[in-house]
Amino acid sequence: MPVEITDTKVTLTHPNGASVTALLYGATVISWKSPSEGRDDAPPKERLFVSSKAALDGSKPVRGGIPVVFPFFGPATRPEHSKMGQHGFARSSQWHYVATVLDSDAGVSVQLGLKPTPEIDALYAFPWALTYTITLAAHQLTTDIAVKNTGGASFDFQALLHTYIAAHSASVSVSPLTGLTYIDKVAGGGERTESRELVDVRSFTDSVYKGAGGRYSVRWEGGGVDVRANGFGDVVVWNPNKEAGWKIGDMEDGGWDKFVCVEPGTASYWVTLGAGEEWKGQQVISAL
Ligand code: TA6
Repeated sequence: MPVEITDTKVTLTHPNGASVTALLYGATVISWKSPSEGRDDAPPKERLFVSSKAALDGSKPVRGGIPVVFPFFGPATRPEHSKMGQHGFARSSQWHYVATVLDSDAGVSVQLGLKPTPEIDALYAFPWALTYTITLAAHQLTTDIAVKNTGGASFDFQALLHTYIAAHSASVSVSPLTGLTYIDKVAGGGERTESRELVDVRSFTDSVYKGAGGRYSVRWEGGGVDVRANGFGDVVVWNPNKEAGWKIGDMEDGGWDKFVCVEPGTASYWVTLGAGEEWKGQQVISAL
């Protein structure tokens, strides 16, 4: 199964027409096209949202797709992160192609890597190494992030996959999140308990669900995906709606009507990685 590698991106294709493209900038998946389960006769559909005003030239993080968040989520809250912008450096750094790790009937998979550079060291001087494995199967996209502590002392980090699912946001629902405690960032960061069976984003939503189960159904009129997360204890649900969306410079007008972010991550807690240890997080999205 073809793997195409250029200076700026990698593209994987599947015999059923499915494909995935990731920029080496930020290791950001910017396109995943897939037929629906059991509908290989139909043309593959784009499953991720990328704003038409997104920068794809490496000048800034991509507004869409799957930005990789590391070593912290949200605004910096710790002194050791104070030199960095929101969501850390991984989504705005140049990754490199490491290897094609799978090329079989089951799927095709490539590994990308990111290591400290003098520029990153100036922002964040810890002994880390990242690998990111992107796997395309007939109706599934899997992304695995691994964080390695290459030094002699432990450090704390957060990681998250900021996935922009292409969806009709007015009718979208995310479940099961009922009964979970969540941090409501729209309401200033207070904690609430989710009572809804189906969480919608009909109003400005920016919620960090703690201790979420790792299995999420995302449904909307005419479509849906299932998301499975391993190693990520939380899930963030975000849609700025018009209320906040019009203020985002690289968000196309009305873009908020076309996606919901469902983001597996360690958003409300820190992972402590001991010397020589490696942590892994995985997201599996199935096209329905
Ligand atoms: O994951 C949700 C969130 O943290 C929101 O608070 C919002 O800021 C969004 O990410 C987008 O962040 P960005 O830095 O890409 O503009």
